[in-house]
Amino acid sequence: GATPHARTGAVGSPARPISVNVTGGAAGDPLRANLALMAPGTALRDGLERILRGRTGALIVLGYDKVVEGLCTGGFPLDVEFSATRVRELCKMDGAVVLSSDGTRIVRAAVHLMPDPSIPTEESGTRHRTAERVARQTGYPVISVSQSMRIISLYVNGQRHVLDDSAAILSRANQALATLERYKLRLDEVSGTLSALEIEDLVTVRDAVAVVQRLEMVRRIADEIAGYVVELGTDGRLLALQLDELMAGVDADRTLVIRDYLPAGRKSRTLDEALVELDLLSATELIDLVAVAKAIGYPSASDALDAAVSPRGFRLLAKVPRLPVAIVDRLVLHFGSLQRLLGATVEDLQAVDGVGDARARGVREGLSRLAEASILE
Ligand code: 3AT
Ligand code: 3AT
Ligand code: MN
Repeated sequence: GATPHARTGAVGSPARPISVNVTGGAAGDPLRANLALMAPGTALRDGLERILRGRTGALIVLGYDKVVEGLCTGGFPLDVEFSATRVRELCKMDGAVVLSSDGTRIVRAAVHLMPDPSIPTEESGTRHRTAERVARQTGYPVISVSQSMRIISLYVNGQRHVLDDSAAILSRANQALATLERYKLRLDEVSGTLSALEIEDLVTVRDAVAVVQRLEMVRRIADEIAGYVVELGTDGRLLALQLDELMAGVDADRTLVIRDYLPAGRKSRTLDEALVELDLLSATELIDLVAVAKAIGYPSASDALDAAVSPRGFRLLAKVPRLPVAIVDRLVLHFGSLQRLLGATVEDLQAVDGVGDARARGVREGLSRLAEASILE
């Protein structure tokens, strides 16, 4: 999404997140993976909060290898299990604390760090300059707790991320959630319209692309909220539940609608290419239906939006209860379009591998019911 992209546009050495057990969007995004590690409810966050309350500062390196060792002078080796109270006591001393790469052990304390002074840093104050340089030089995340400003910063991936308190994040998250709800309502509207037009075979590129556009807008704001969920840790559980509920089926629909309308032909896009192109659209481009149509492979002329198109049938078939994905794929492959599927008899349907009498009736009834429901709208 838009916001996480802006936050992860990285420079400097590659970030090495220390291993964490996180769910959802945190995997693969070093900033999120590290924010998850220090989210409320974790031992590390508990230690950082204690340091803030005690009004001492801290400089903590989240990883230890030969490179880190080479920057360390003085202090003393420890190698004890990590705990919030231990790290808080050790941070009362001058110097930095170094944790093992998996975050489970305190390796050294009261260390004077001497990173390469030629590494650029925008910070002032010896603690924060050191934190930024060590993060860039080693690739490991570094945390600084400022004594004078009373804020916790994470340096990772060439960037500084200030940890807000949960109340501030929650208020931003709730605003995003309200936006998501509005977007979701609009999405449901345009999807309903598309279903009705599909049944009547009256779809234009514009109708299909409007659904793709709304799905992408919903995905982006949901991705932003997923970032807040990670950052909020145990304080974000309610938010996670609300997000899950609002997003049920949205990801699947995104794939289905694109598979329904991806233009056919030798030079046309694959599903994955279309998804990448959509992701690359800027917030401004996303508002423009022509740009969205182009992203999935339609010509960029503005009258291209008025061209008639027919869906393959993936999205509506997926609404038929108890129909396995593999069967949906085979049905579409066999019949080629939704209109032919709608016109197929129970016997026609049974020609498809894996479709017996009962399943054929199920599909027939399911499609008829969808057709009736759409016309009533
Ligand atoms: P105190 O006895 O507590 O004053 P200390 O040796 O414990 O001295 P600290 O590590 O607490 O020193 O650092 C105190 C300040 O000294 C922090 C920083 O503003 C300044 N300082 C330390 N090393 C340098 C340096 N290499 N260059 C510039 N300022 C430095
Ligand atoms: P505050 O915002 O005041 O906490 P600062 O950047 O102004 O941070 P100071 O120069 O006041 O930092 O130094 C505060 C302490 O930071 C002193 C020392 O315990 C630690 N520190 C600073 N530089 C290093 C370093 N290179 N290695 C280890 N510890 C350091
Ligand atoms: Mn200071």
